[in-house]
Amino acid sequence: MQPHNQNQANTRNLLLNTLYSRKETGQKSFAVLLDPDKIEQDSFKDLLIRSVENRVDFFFVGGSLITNFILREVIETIRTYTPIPAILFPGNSLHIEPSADAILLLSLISGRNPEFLIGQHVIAAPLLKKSGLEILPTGYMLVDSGVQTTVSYISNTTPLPHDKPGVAACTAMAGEMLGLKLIYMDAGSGARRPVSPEMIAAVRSCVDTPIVVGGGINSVERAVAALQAGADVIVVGNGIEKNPELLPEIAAAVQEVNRQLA
Ligand code: 1GP
Repeated sequence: MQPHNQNQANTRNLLLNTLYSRKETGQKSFAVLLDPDKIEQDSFKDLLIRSVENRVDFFFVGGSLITNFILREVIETIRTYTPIPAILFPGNSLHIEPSADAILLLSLISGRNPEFLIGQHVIAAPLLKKSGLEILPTGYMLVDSGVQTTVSYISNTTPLPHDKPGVAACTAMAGEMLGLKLIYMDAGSGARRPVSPEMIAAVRSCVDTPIVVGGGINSVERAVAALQAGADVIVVGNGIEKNPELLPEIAAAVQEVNRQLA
């Protein structure tokens, strides 16, 4: 099967290599989540330009439930205004857009629903093979945030208990042993309570993969706490949608942490 785009195919593993080399050198990354359902056309271009100015590392594009099927347009607009890689963050096998740079191939290892552990992946595999997208095999761990989140409801899975870092650590270890290349701990979009630094540290001490943390990171303090606990990439969506000033503030905090670690 020919890849959709030979240039993309030639750059396969580019982002994974970047994530691993940044992890090795202790450099942290900042990803902005763009949910196609929440994008407002008037402010979107401005957000993209500000993301370049503030040296955002990645865009994660997607969500657990998308009603607005504009993925292609969103990627096209990102390409027009920024050189920042666009990584699909899919809720299911319908959320595949070959013009993106990569896709987080999420296996929902905190849950016990075979559909999100392997079922959707089987359906998506031939499309992904043809797409030329870089595949980022990701152990996705939902963490309880105090209220039921959309992703927990849609995936019909129980999140990891917030106060059980040991369970999270064992789950992440199993994911790594199964060959998953990234671990993503997510409290869910708009979570009132983010993943605890204790849980991030417990996972950090057990796996060598880069660790992505998101959900409820809506302040500089929460961002720094996640990074200091061992997150390699922090993902922020809701907080920036509500307060655009958070983008430069968190970007500056990530750069400061990187300066201190250099
Ligand atoms: C959710 O990790 C992402 O899946 C980002 O969450 O929207 O709360 O920043 P927020």
